[in-house]
Amino acid sequence: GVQHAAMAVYNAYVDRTPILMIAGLDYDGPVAAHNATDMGVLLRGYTKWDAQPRTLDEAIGAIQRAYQIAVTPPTAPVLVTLTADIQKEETAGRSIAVPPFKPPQILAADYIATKRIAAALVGARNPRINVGRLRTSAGVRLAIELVELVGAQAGSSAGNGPMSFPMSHHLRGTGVEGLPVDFTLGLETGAGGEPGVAGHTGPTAVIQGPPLLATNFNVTGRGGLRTDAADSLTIEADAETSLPGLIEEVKTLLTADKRRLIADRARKNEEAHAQQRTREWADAVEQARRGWKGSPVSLGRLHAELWPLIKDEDVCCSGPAGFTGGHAPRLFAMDKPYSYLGSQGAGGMGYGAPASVGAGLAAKQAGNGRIVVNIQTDGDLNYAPGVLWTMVHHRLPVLTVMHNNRAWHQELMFMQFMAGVRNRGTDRMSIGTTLKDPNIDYAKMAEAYGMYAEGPIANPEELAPAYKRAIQRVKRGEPALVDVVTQPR
Ligand SMILES: Cc1ncc(C[n+]2csc(CCOP(=O)(O)OP(=O)(O)O)c2C)c(N)n1
Repeated sequence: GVQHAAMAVYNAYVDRTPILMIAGLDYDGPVAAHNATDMGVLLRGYTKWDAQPRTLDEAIGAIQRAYQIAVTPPTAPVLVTLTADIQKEETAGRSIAVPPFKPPQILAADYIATKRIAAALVGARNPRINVGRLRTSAGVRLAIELVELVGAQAGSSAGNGPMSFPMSHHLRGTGVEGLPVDFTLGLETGAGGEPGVAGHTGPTAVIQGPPLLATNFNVTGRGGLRTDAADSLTIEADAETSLPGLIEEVKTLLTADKRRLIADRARKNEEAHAQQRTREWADAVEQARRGWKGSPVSLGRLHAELWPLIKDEDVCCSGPAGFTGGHAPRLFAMDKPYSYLGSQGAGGMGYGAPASVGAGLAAKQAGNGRIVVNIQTDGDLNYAPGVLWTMVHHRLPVLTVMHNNRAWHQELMFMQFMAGVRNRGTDRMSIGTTLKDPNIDYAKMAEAYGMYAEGPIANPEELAPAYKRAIQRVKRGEPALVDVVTQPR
């Protein structure tokens, strides 16, 4: 079981996802080869901590410790292995000691640094706050509070993944054209997914959580500080935990004069946002129009037909957009901490559908009618299609729309590229890179798992009616799949 989970654990590790995993181990079990003397070693290259306790008391302590380590930045998966002996141990007539809970201690920017940043923010004529990926939605709320408090222009990474600044917030954007930014604060923007700093001239401060210290892998995606900017104050601390102190400090500096200046700046940034947002939407629509009438269906149309039908719902877009033309983060509203869950972390395939089970469970638990939309590539689904059954079994509100290009198209493109470099023909590049002969019928596959399904649809005119029927099911709290035969990209 642990070996099967390995790719998913690695994706989660690179994505800095805190997961407490518990694995079983039975030395006297029926299949001797099922036993590892050291279970943790199977995942040790990409877990933050693991333990194999020897007694029940030790096990309780280990689980507590594992939780604390997982949720303390740098957040990451942890593993506790429980032997069959511990699992079967009788506790009747014995008191089990549960140690008192120690809440995780998360490092915030210190007082001096906080004061410096507050003074720079309030003193700047045109400050910018770049918001990367915060830990939780509470952090997003605090970032919004800070941006509004100083009327700054705000950058967002919400188009790349979750827990960032809302794209439609009235202060998001690059502010008044031609007016240089004279101070930039980055919140978790240290490395990777950094929103652009337009017209930036002044000093910078970055609050960025710690990176994972030991790793066998080339993991640079998140965590760790930029060191290239000479004029930057870089603080290795958790941004979310630093924000309450920073907000309080900013408030102490806001005189009546400052507040007037800020109100004026906020008005101008708001006007700039409205213009930029209109341009962004227009650009997104323009891109979606290309190949509108084509069959197989264009990815732009696949998304553009869907959005009007779900725009008034509470939507979580769960699948990575990198393989689906990037239309979802452009065309759909990216305004909630969970609007878009981003990519696989480590780029490991076999991710979209299983990740959507997690998103579906969260949506169901939210209890407000939230729905999950997963634009699902075909190769990726074939790693672990059994999760379709899990969605049905747990009645999860997940709409799966197949981006069925009948290929491992990423690989096909690599092959075509190399053929070009070697000056060879491309007529055999489909060997081992396509999923044809026979074509896979995903509607039948979903139906076999008990899921409502439509398709295959190659005529774009048939999309909207099929979507409508599927969305009806999803809004009733059950999964549905629409198989769309698509252009490669
Ligand atoms: C676990 C794993 N195996 C192999 C790869 C290499 N790989 C990257 S993209 C890709 C093809 C994906 O096909 P599909 O999901 O259909 O998306 P498409 O490229 O067709 O849009 C493969 C095999 C990987 N990233 N992860």
